Amino acid sequence: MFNPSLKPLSLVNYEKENLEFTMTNNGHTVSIDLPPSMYLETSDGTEFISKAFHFHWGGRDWELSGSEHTIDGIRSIMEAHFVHFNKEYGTYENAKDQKNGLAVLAVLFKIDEYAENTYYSDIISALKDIEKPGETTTLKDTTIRDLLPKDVHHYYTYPGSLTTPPCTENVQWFVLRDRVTLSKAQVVTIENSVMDHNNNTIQNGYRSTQPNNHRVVEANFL
Ligand code: BO1
Ligand code: ZN
Repeated sequence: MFNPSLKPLSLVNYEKENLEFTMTNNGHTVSIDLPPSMYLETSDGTEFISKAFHFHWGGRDWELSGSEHTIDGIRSIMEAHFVHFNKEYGTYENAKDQKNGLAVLAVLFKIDEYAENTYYSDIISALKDIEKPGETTTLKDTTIRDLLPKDVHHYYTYPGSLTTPPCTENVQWFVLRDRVTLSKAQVVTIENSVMDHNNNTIQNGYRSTQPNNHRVVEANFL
């Protein structure tokens, strides 16, 4: 539902260059830690401090899509989640069980067959260093803002939950309207690079869509 009073999100310090980020294979996904200097300010002025971002993808060489959100019933090839916690609670650990404790900025991906997205090159080539769960590596040349679509002003928002256990119902979701493009080769690499605790390739790490349960999804665009 269109809500014209929703303001654009402020993504503060997402543009900082020359920061180093730790990237980990946690056995479920690839997660990249973010510094507390980065934060998200929502339409009502609440500040959510960044914690980490990770990806959800499908498998079998791009034929199966792996996003968690669907738009008009359509699943996207991949999805990234930039996880934040409410500054009021001080730490992620404190915030994670509290009312209005978390905000996740979600970005969907689409394939443009031969168009490599060079902003993702370092992340994707570093995957070979974290094949096994528990392995970490350092990203030295990534600017987080560049991983998002050009337009970050238009979004959907609704109150929901974490998509993995404990599925806590205290997440304000922000799903960007515009998608990020990766080449087919980039998606195939992500889908086939990292292994779980059973030495299986991590694939199809997405939750099925859930009943709406009378939640209202708002958008700040028509
Ligand atoms: S998601 O964005 O709904 N898919 C989601 C699911 C699980 C978590 C976060 C977001 N879990 C938490 C872990 C913390 C970790 C944090 C950030 O993710 O419980 O230990 O610090 O990666
Ligand atoms: Zn997620």
